[in-house]
Amino acid sequence: MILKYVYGTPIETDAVVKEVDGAEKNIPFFNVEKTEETVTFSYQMEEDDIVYGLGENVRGINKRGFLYVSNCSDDPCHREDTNSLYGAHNFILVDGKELFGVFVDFPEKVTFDIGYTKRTEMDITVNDVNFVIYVITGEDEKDIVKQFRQMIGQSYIAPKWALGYGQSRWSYMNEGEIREVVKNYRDNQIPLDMVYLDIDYMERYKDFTVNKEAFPDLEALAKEMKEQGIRLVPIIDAGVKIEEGYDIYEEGLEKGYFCKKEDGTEFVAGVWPGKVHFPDMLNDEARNWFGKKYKVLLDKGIEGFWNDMNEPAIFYSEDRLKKAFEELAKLQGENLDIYKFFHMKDLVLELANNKEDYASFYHEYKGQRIRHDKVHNLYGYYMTRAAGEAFDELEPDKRILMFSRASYIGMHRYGGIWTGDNMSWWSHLLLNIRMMPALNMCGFLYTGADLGGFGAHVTEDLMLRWLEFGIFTPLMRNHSALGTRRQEAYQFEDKKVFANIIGIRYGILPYIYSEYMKSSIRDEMMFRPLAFDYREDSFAKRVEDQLLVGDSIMIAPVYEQNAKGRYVYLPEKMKMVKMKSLTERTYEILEKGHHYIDVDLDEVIFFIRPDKLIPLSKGGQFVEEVDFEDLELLSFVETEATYELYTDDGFTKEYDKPEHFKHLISK
Ligand code: MIG
Repeated sequence: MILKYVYGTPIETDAVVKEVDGAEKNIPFFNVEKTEETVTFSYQMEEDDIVYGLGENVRGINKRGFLYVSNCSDDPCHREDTNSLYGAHNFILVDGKELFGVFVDFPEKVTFDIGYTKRTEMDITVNDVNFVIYVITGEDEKDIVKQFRQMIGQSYIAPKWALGYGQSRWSYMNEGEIREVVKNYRDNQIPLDMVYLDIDYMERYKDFTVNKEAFPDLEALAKEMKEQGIRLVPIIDAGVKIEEGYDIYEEGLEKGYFCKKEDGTEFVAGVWPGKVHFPDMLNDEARNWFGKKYKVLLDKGIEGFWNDMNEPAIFYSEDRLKKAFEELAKLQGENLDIYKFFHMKDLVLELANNKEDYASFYHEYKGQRIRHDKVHNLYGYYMTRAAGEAFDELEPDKRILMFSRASYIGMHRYGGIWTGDNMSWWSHLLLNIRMMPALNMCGFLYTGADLGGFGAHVTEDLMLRWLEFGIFTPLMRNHSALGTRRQEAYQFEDKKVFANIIGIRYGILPYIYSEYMKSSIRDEMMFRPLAFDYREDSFAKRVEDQLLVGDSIMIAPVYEQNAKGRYVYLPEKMKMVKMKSLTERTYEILEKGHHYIDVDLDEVIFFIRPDKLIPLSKGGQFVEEVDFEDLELLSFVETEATYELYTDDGFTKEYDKPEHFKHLISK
């Protein structure tokens, strides 16, 4: 059952698509405290209560013991003590004495103090008195999540080829470098489906332009690549460069589509291209206009995009920069004591993503003029919606790949997300593992992290272990930052091992694709904590580093350096599969309970549940080469193992046809 409580006169976010009646009575479970500016919902937690959710966030599967702030932020070097990441996903599931879900639909800051200030108390504070809050009760965890997901609408569905492996780098500077990457992959027989174009494919970082010197004929290149089974996936940034003669800048200015300041002039921010304006993605007309611009690249044979910097990230605002320079000039030649020195440093450090800047420009949203900070968490959502709505018009019968950096719940209908900048740290591999169920709860199914880590220098073992987990995530992309060690799979000593591990992804693709499609179509979670399926097992609730992936398997990734294996908890008897490659496999039936499992660096392990199976293909160098007909059934038969395979053409949109679902049986 879903209960809806409307406080004041909320700003509509379009997160929810299913009508729910507003309730009159008091909100259950919570103690409510109202001030003039905020509302706090307090819940007394029992010792064994678990709090799941919050989508993209730091820390564990169980969110207890920390403070999380929904405020889309660009923090590439996030750590354990970071409070906000790129997305704002205000859904939690309380599981213990009581069982219920909560969704706070509010586009500004929401604070989830989950046993941080007081160990046994959860306080959800909404930074306003106008918002909507939903409480969802149900039979079990999966039922509550499903009700929530039905309420927010079906998730975006990516084309099948986008479930292949992608190689990215900031940046491949020209077409020669792209060809070289592809050649290296193909020569080493390491499968590959996508190469990503980062900002340098553009002419001076201008959206929807192509640098003619570096990429003289992008259309021809896209065609040449597609003949080899490769798609090029360009990045699109939120800021539009201010430059005379640049059509998008001039059109946007003339039509008044950019965000303006209080005085009615355009807000000027500094980002990649230098000075930019932000298109008012919240304004229907401006959004429609921006979305249609993707056509420029669609017309060149491009079939996928990633939307970046759409928190939006701001390096500086023109106004603040000016003031900072004035202040700095005053300090020049002075004898800087500690306070003056810090003041000087702060003048520069506080330029980026400044709170006051976010409060200095406006949107025209649903007929109202609204200050940006009041709807901050919607910007990335609406940028991606701009693209999604345009794709529906421009390419009504074709799936276009789209994923975004910033997001809010609701955006999951228009695109997936990658989890933003991370680091080549073992702790970020573990974070990636733990985040997956929470992302799925919020409808983000086409999702994954920068495998190998974006910032910092990766090592070969970290890259391998991360790929060994990444073969299970729908978005499987290796991406890294300018200046870091190259981390394409062929850059390492043992290329064969990389070919084998990535090859396993193509072997299990019929399974990964089926599970991805079924969970999207049915509003379910592909990645689940153990406790969701083994409800009566009190130990399953404690497990923070193993996941159920789809219907048939449990995974237990290795995420520690120099580990030769790991402890694994089996909530029931399962069949362990160890793979060094698609064809080199060993099996062992393991009893319920605790085990120490050896896992070599060049090995993938997973566990098949009783009477379940996983369909294995013969693999391929890219998705279209994978034969979904010629399957081997890897099963753990107790009486009879069954499986529901999903097969379709992989690019049209009639997802739910009965003929796409096939029943496989293994006795
Ligand atoms: O902050 O376009 O998260 O994936 O490579 C740098 C350059 C801007 C941030 C993205 C990252 C991308 C990078 N961008």
